[in-house]
Amino acid sequence: MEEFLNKKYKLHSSDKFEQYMKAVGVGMLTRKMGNTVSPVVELTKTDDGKYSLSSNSAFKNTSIKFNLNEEFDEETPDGRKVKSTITQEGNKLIHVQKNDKLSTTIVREFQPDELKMVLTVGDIVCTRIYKPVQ
Ligand code: DKA
Repeated sequence: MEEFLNKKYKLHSSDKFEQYMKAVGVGMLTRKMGNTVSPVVELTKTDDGKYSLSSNSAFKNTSIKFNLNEEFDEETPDGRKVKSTITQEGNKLIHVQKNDKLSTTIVREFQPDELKMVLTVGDIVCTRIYKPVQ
């Protein structure tokens, strides 16, 4: 994952994000915001060796800090409180979010020329492609 640290990726295209947001319970106004912004995502490492994944947009700036394979508490950009665990498979980070209502999975596949994000909840699969910021 080291080669993908400190690289910024900006949202380029998005498919079925509205359906995904609806399925996880995001309200209408927040969905409208979510559909209009193009977040910039960056993976870094903190001084104490944790990963930090930030997402900055006109809607919200968020950041999660985590060790691989260790559950942590997360508040999603739309305000859901979930228990998250992130594991690594090659150049993919597999992020599982659970609360008493839902389980969702977000796979982030890092490549030099794009970051592919696949968000799955139930039978809804949303794909978001991010491109490197020059
Ligand atoms: C992304 O980082 C999407 C993350 C999905 C968060 C759940 C819904 C947010 C609503 C604005 O590209």
